[in-house]
Amino acid sequence: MYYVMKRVLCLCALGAFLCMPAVALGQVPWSDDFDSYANDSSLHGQGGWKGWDNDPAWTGYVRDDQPKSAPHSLESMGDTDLIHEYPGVEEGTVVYSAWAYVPDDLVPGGSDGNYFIMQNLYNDGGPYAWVVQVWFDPTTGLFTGTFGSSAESGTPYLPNSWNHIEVTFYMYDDWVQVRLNGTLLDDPALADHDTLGGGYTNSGGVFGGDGSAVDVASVDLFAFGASEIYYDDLSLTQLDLTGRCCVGDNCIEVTGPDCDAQGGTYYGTGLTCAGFDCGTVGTPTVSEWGLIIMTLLVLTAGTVILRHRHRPATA
Ligand SMILES: [Ca+2]
Ligand SMILES: [Ca+2]
Repeated sequence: MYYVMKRVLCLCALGAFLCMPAVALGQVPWSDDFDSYANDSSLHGQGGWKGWDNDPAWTGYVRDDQPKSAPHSLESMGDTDLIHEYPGVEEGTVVYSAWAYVPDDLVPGGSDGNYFIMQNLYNDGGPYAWVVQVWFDPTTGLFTGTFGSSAESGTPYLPNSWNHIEVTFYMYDDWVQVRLNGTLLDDPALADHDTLGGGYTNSGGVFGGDGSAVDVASVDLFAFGASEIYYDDLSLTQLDLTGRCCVGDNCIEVTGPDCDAQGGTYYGTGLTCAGFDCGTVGTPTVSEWGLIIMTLLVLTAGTVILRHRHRPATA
């Protein structure tokens, strides 16, 4: 009996391993540390960067003045209005990470400060839509923006220091969260998400109610006439992407919501169709057969023991 139980436990462990949902490992489809570009070169036309509307007048420059990762970072100042598009980023959870060095003598230009912006709709010449709009404001010392309404919210930034900007897009929930150095920026008057907490809808954009695409279209480093700040080590990471989906006998690899939309059965993110036959899903696998047989053995053994226990004592 002990031997049988041990074998069942082993098979259970094996079955659990085989059936274990895949861990949603992050993919980093894009990053830039600015280190491979020539010092003092214009970024327009390099590494997918371009000035607003593909106009080189709005470029930014590679500098070695203040790198986070040596030797270079990007300087955003004056006319800088630098775009990098991210086509096809519309699924899963997307984390955009950027580091910004803000000198303590930052001087605002045409507006309140030096801006970090993202669009969820971008085309050279338009249309565009803004999903993140935050700026380093030297007058208040705050990283300030609008987060789903016209009300401004802010959190202190660290002058003469590298500040971490992190934007998380929950595509399946139409939800965006912006953080600076780990602090979530949120409009307290705007209802939070039931499970994700503070933030705002991607579709509503920076002011809410914009009705734009649920997408990550571009980053836009916009100095707005301000003096220089520096960006380094930017990255875009995607989580919770596609998995195995059976639509009838057909195996396809799509996101969970896409699988649902097609009336399929979703088997988990990260699982592939390789070697998997949706047509035989109802048939137990080798490990499942093992479990079934062992369970029957255990039940049979239990029956024998019960019979033994209940056998009337002989005189
Ligand atoms: Ca660098
Ligand atoms: Ca809120």
